[in-house]
Amino acid sequence: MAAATWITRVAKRTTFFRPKETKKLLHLGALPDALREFRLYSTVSEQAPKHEFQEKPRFPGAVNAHYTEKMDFVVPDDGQIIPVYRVMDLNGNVLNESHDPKLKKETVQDMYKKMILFNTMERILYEAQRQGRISFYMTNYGEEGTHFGSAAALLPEDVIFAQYREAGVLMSRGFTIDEYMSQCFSNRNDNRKGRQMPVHYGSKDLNFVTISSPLATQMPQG
Ligand SMILES: Cc1ncc(C[n+]2csc(CCOP(=O)(O)OP(=O)(O)O)c2C)c(N)n1
Repeated sequence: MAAATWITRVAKRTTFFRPKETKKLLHLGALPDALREFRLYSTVSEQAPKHEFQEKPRFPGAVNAHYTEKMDFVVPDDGQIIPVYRVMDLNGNVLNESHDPKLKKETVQDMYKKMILFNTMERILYEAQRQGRISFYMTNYGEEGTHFGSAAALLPEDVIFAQYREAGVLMSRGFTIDEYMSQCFSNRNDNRKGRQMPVHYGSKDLNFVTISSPLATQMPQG
């Protein structure tokens, strides 16, 4: 059976995608999300009743975690599942008034628009890689909030050592779509001059140190 047919059948079997939506999703190239969601929902719905599930984190890697409204240090030896900190509930109500950063409406809208823009650009770059137009790509699907939220807490002069799946931080600082594309395509406008693999962005002007493939080199050392 062709992979696309199999995927369509799998997606249709879930109660979360009506056939029409599934077709639309596949057409838009949203395949990875559709699959991710299928995996996530099927696991969670087996473990938790629906009312509980709705107040639980809903992303891969945290299916058994709980929300917390308390900032705390977590000791890994405890063996506990790291809770997911949140400020708002699923209806947008702030749970602890003292944790509300009280951002302006325009600031929040700007962050949200950039998250959507970043995600849209990624779908195109991911497809470009699948079509063999660029050699490599790694998506940041579902992690956009951590990029734009963390970057918002920093000053422009703060130097960032990011990991490869934190590319939205650059957009938050003003890196343009053209700059992302030029880097991934290693064209003449690439500010790295084609010397890096795709997604290994960097920008001296934006105080963003070029991404390095070896993991953990982004941790402060000293
Ligand atoms: C020092 C080092 N060892 C191994 C690798 C190979 N490697 C690339 S990505 C990866 C997995 C990273 O997983 P995680 O930190 O959970 O990030 P994710 O890609 O899942 O977001 C590994 C082992 C590497 N890049 N650097």
